[in-house]
Amino acid sequence: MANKIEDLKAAKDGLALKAEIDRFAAIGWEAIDDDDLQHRLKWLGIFFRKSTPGRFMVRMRIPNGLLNSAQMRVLASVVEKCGEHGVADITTRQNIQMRGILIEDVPEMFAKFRSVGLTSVQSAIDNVRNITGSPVAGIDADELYDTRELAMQVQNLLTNNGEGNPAFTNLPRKFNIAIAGCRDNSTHAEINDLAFIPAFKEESKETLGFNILVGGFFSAKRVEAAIPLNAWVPPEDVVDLCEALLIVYRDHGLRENRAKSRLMFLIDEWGIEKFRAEVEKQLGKPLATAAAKDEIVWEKRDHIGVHPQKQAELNYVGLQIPVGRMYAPDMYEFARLADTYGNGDIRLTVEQNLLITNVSDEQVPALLQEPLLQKFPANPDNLMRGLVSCTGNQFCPVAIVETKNRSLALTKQLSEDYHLPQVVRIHWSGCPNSCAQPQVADIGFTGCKTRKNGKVVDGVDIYMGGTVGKDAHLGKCVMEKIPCEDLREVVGKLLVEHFGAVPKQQAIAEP
Ligand code: SRM
Ligand code: SF4
Repeated sequence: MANKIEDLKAAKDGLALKAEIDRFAAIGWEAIDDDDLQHRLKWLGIFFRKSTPGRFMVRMRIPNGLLNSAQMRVLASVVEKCGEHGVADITTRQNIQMRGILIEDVPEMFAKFRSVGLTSVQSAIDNVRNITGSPVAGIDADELYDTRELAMQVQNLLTNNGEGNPAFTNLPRKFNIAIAGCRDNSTHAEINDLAFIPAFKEESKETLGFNILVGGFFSAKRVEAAIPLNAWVPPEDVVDLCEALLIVYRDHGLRENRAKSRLMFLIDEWGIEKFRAEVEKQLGKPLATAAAKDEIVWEKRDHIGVHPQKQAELNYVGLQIPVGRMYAPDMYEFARLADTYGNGDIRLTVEQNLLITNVSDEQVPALLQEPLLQKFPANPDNLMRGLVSCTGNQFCPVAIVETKNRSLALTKQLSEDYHLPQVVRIHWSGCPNSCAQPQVADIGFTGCKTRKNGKVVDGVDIYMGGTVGKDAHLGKCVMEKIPCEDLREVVGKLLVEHFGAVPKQQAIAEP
């Protein structure tokens, strides 16, 4: 067969491990077949981590980044059970990953997930990832379409309501779907394999639906923004379109070379016209031509701070979660805050942040006084506010450098050094796989090894110029192999030259 992963999928579908999880819990991780341990468990969202052998990572699915307090408490209890090993991260797909989990605890964990309508199934390897949508869906006065229901319906199709769906467990590779209903592209639609962008069918703006983008992806070898399929669908056709397009990708996507198995390579081979025609054939009806103009007309918002909702006298409060990291007590507190000040709703963003919604005008001051907001502020400084970081080598087996701790330390140093008149979005990826999307950032880093004074040291390639929201485009690599230990100086200079930073000493000297 084509390659190891195709071989092992042909030998046994990863979903088959659902039936084996009780046995695994009984025999312990060291007795699990190596292919099951290292690869197939990922179909259930469970990752073996060589940095913490026997302590697994679990990646959830949180469609549209929407949680409720009961679900957050369940996730908190899973992390709590891991004791000192327990940690959770909000991911760049509006999702949560938890670490420190023992295989013997997985059956009970799955039962808890089921009791609150959560699932981790098909969240990794050759499956469709978490479906992203606008984090302020349903509460944003300016939104065009409330994406929550669609994101859930697409997840239910793909996962058979969270139980697992063998029709979509053997894709050629990973696949990302985003559904934007807002005016500011809060999902980074253009970097997904399939994205829905709000657009009115006619100039008269009567019928709202979505223009479709396809083929966006980042990888170590190639980075591409999605391109138009030249198609428009009404909301009621979104789920069917996802199904049809995924079947085309499943049945015709390239499989031999995993570096070339993403959707864009099939589009390259066929051309967009043939790809579109095959999707139409699978859909069983012609697709309407794309609307001339889409409705992404705003700069991207980060949702941090207090914002009025479309519902009178209610607000959402966006909290900055430094590098997305939370521990069990934090998670219980988020659940309590959501219940005490809101209606229990919690939203996650692709910037690894968290929103508490439906907070009444009277309750906002009390929420802002809560001790937890010292750690997760609603008014962070302009550097911390735009910080995003991938897992890095603390846990990620393919990382080249450490990211989360290093990025926090550098951000604090730079905040001490400079006054920043604007938010600067800095994204850290520990390797060129680009999980933290450095190409969409104002300043993006991808980890590498480099040399300084004859010694091999941690370094980064630096990207700049990524724009988000309307006219989004990807940034370019502007500097290569910069030693991490030089970043305070190098990034400081970039902040002064490009973002109006003023050294604090100078600011004091020249008031
Ligand atoms: Fe990613 C592989 C973490 C978003 C591109 N990514 C990995 C693995 C699974 C590597 C591994 O073997 O373990 C990382 C797990 C490490 C760990 O222990 O946490 C990992 N990726 C992440 C997360 C957690 C980064 C974060 O800190 O937020 C994100 C999880 C999202 C989720 O909830 O599902 C994450 N990864 C992304 C994104 C961003 C996005 O989807 O918008 C990308 C770029 C977009 C894309 O995929 O086109 C991304 N990850 C990759 C790639 C390169 C894909 C390729 O075609 O080659 C890999 C490598 C691979 O798949 O072989 C990768
Ligand atoms: Fe791991 Fe690299 Fe992704 Fe960071 S960018 S999580 S180091 S694969």
